[in-house]
Amino acid sequence: MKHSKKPLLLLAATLFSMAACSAEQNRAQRLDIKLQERFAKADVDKNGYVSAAEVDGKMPFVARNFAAIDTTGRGSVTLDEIRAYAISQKANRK
Ligand SMILES: [Ca+2]
Repeated sequence: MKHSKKPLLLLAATLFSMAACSAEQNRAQRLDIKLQERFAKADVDKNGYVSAAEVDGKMPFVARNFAAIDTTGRGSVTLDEIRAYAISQKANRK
C-alpha cells in the first residue's frame, strides 16, 4: 500500500510557517523591549514624553523623524506615538 506524502508535506509546511511566524514575533518583541529601554533612558525627566533635546544622540531614528512623529506639534512624543510611526513606516516599505 502506497501512502501519499501530501499530509506530511502539508504538516512540514505548516510547522515551518509557524516557526517563521514565531521567529518574527520574537524579533518584534525584542525590538519593542529595546525601544522601551531606549525611551526610558532618553526620557531624562521621566514625564512619559521625550522632547527633541532628550532624543538627540540617544534615539537617532526618533531624532531624524521627530517632526513627523510629533503629529500634535506639542514638541514631545510618547512611546506609543513612536511605535505607531515605526509601524506605519514598516508598512510603507512593504
Ligand atoms: Ca521627558
